[in-house]
Amino acid sequence: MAESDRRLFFALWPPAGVAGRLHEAALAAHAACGGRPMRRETLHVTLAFLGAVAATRVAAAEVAAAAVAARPFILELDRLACWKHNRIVWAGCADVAPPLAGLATNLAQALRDAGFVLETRPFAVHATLVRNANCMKPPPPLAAPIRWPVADFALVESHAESAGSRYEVVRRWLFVLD
Ligand code: 2AM
Repeated sequence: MAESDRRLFFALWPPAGVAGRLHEAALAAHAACGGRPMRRETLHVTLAFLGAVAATRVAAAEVAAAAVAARPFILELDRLACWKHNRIVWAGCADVAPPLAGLATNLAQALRDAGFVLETRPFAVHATLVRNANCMKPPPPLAAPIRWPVADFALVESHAESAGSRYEVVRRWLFVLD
């Protein structure tokens, strides 16, 4: 990664109330499974991960994102689970709402058309809550689903700091109302 590169990804960034619910779930999961709970201000759902991007290419990513049409939708996070392969406890949903699946697919396509290389694994809706968790112990179920009204998506920059990654929302794209 060149010094001038920026580490970027696109994400759904939660409003304060949703971040609060996710944070509570992270603390409960941490109590059950150990590991390292994510800080409240870092909680998000990644839509597309770019990784290191040359400073001169950031505008191309923004142009691609601006061309993605989407309408507001409700994301209902209704389950916590733990991935054994990377020891992440995450919040997700049993069924991916079609508008969210469409947003992720269209954004990925627009970015690929603009020359960005994305991972080929299918989009997995998840908000990482705890890292280095002990997945032998199941995370506690959510008391109630977390209802997240999604009205925009964001380009986010990851800054490596001694306390861990700090995320900065660089720009948001609001969805169009009918
Ligand atoms: P994770 O939480 O599942 O680790 C910032 O690092 C965001 O980008 C996180 O949501 C992280 O997912 C995701 N991310 C990091 N590396 C990635 C990769 N190689 N492919 C896809 N997403 C990645």
